[in-house]
Amino acid sequence: MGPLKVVHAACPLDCPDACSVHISVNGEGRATKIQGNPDHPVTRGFLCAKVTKYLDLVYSPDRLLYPMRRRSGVAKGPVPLGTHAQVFERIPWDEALDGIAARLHDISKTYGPESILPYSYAGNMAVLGYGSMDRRFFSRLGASRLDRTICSAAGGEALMAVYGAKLGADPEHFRHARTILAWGANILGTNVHLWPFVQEARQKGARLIAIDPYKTRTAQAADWHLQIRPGTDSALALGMMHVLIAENLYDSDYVARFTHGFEPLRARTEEYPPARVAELTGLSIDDIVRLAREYATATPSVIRMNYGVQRGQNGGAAARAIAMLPCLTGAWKYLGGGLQLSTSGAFQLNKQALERPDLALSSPIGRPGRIVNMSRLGHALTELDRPSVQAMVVYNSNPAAIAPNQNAVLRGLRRADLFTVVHEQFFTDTTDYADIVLPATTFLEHKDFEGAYGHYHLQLSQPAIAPLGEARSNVTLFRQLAQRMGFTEPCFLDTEDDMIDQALSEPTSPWLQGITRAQLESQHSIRVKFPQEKDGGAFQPFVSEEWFHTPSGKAEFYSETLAAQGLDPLPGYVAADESRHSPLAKKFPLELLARKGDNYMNSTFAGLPGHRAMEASHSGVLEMHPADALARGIADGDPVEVFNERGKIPLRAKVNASVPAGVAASRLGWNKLTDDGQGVNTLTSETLTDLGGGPTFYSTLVEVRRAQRERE
Ligand SMILES: Nc1nc2c(c(=O)[nH]1)N[C@H]1C(S)=C(S)[C@@H](COP(=O)(O)OP(=O)(O)OC[C@H]3O[C@@H](n4cnc5c(=O)[nH]c(N)nc54)[C@H](O)[C@@H]3O)O[C@H]1N2
Ligand SMILES: Nc1nc2c(c(=O)[nH]1)N[C@H]1C(S)=C(S)[C@@H](COP(=O)(O)OP(=O)(O)OC[C@H]3O[C@@H](n4cnc5c(=O)[nH]c(N)nc54)[C@H](O)[C@@H]3O)O[C@H]1N2
Ligand code: SF4
Ligand SMILES: [Mo]
Repeated sequence: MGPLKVVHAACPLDCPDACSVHISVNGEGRATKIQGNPDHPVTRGFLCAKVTKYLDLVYSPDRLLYPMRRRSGVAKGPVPLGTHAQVFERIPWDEALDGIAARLHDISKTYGPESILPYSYAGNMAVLGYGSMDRRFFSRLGASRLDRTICSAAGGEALMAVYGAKLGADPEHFRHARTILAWGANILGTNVHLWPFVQEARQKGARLIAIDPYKTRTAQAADWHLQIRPGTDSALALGMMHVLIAENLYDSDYVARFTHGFEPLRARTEEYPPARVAELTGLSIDDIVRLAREYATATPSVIRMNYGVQRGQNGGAAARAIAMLPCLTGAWKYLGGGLQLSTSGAFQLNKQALERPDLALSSPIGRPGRIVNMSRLGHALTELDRPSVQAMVVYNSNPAAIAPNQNAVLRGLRRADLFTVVHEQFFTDTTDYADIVLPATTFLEHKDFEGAYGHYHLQLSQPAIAPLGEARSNVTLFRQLAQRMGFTEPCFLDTEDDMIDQALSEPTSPWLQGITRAQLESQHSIRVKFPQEKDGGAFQPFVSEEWFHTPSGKAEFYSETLAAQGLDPLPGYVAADESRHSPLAKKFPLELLARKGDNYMNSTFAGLPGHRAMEASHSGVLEMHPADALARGIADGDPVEVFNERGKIPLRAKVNASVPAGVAASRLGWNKLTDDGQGVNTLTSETLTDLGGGPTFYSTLVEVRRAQRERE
């Protein structure tokens, strides 16, 4: 018997590919198959390995399906897998909502509403699930506003400083490139739908060059891997510019017409001759010169920069410097050339209507709440004052695992006086610290729509199955909480369809104008309407003045805006507080890459046995260079302790050449599945990036020793 129906949905995970998904549903209303839409121009009929197994997540016996309350007298802290029944007791939704509303009300009255902190990120990146009714709710409440910096803040600011827009080369045009730089971009691991376009270009003779301190699967598959030292990309990009200018390999016509500040940039590049860049980056002078020449001459050349480069303290400058390269060579002029970090600027909806920040005026404080940076959660929960954080409502996120400086975060979460609500699909590391846990739907169970940050198609996601158990969507949760709080504004009664209509009405991005919900309902996926494509032309950004939304109306090598903020108006290399060039390296000499898993999505999927098996060879291990292992008497497979001033974690050494000497790597997962209940973020810090206040996961120094006891 064939499927009764096939439902069109869109994967809402935090991934540039935003896949178009077909879900087969049988006569009993059960999803039986999940597949990539073969007709979608970017999805092209396949899904990544982790979402191919998404039905394991939907129907997992471990799904959180009912509201629960912490049993009285049970302290907050790690709950081993499968033992949550000893910690939580089931309660009806009504009781949960009433209890939360009463408690938030009291806390707001006693400490002021800013003592309430929403904490959410991108467990669900679809438009409504990511930020809609929840934003309305917290605005009206007068709660602290969360600055959502944890992923892309530095890179986003960098693009805005150079271009004034978060737009980039179309993935579908990579097939026309002759040189492709994967710069801090693990395409096969975190952006797999770009790969077929890369391969198509390579079949026509293109070369793929990976610039990454780690030998990723992408680096292994590349024609050339430059194993750069972490945090030194700004120096490499400036060194390339040095060569391009010295050898007159730049496009003076493009520079004159579309850029601002060439002369000061040129002067800055003089500080970065290849010899100095070689010293900083660990690459050879020859390689630096060759890279610059190849990039400038084997055109069209395109850079796939990903967010890896901006997870170091100097990451804003690095992303800026890299983003300037195609403006120096004029790469944008050629179809298949340019750069992609994000395409999200094409999907700017009517945010005011969707999120209603104006509701803050009706809150008890009559203004928007203070801003709290999510990348400093440990600080927020343990040190923030006037008011201190008294309640936290977590959804779309697992901060106990993914936020930096984990010991501080857990110390905060453990506070008995902190009222914590967690809306989740699973019993995660964060629910371990919740007073109330609430069950969340998966994207198969609710309606939504979404843009993308790695392509240019807007999609509708239809619900395929009924919510499992008593799971409710984010929109439903905050709509119902608003009622319980007595918020009478009509917008709190809006349906999903109302909100989709509102978001699509008068969108900020001109290219979304005229796209309606009805069109999305019938076509599922609609390419944004670039005027150049109207008459059969191709989308090519940054080839005329209209694309640049900077103060100068051009690509800015030199930024007066940054200068006015007291920041360096030009990109430059500055050693991170935690790098081999900093004094702390005497004590903690290894640069740690606290990486993502290829088979997880941040910490999502880590709780599922099938996904864990796929990731097993990289779980609980510290990858080390043979020289560093030898120097410490560590052999492959040895138990080790990895530590710095923030904490220590036990891992197993994996001695290989994935990392250069002086660098080590480990991966993100669920804390509760590690030997001592602590994840890799125990080692990372709350230091922020040079731009945007982002986290610095990749600027972390550690030392390693063999764990003697366990070995004997
Ligand atoms: N399978 C899988 N896919 C994912 C995710 C996941 O967890 N798993 N996460 C999703 C998320 S949240 C995001 S933001 C996206 C984008 O995620 P990416 O930006 O791809 O993320 P990373 O893997 O952190 O970084 C990419 C590469 O940068 C390298 N890198 C680290 N430091 C440096 C440096 O100083 N210089 C250079 N040149 N490279 C450096 C890392 O070794 C890594 O291979 O991927 C999404 N897709
Ligand atoms: N060491 C280290 N730390 C990192 C990173 C790294 O590379 N290294 N990457 C950083 C980056 S780039 C990012 S983006 C962050 C990601 O951090 P998070 O956004 O917190 O990502 P996840 O760990 O995937 O957790 C998302 C949670 O949301 C839940 N969820 C999914 N859908 C829904 C829904 O519809 N409603 C509700 N209520 N819940 C839902 C999932 O079950 C999951 O537990 O992590 C950061 N942390
Ligand atoms: S996680 Fe990314 S690659 Fe995988 S299905 Fe979702 S959008 Fe596609
Ligand atoms: Mo991210």
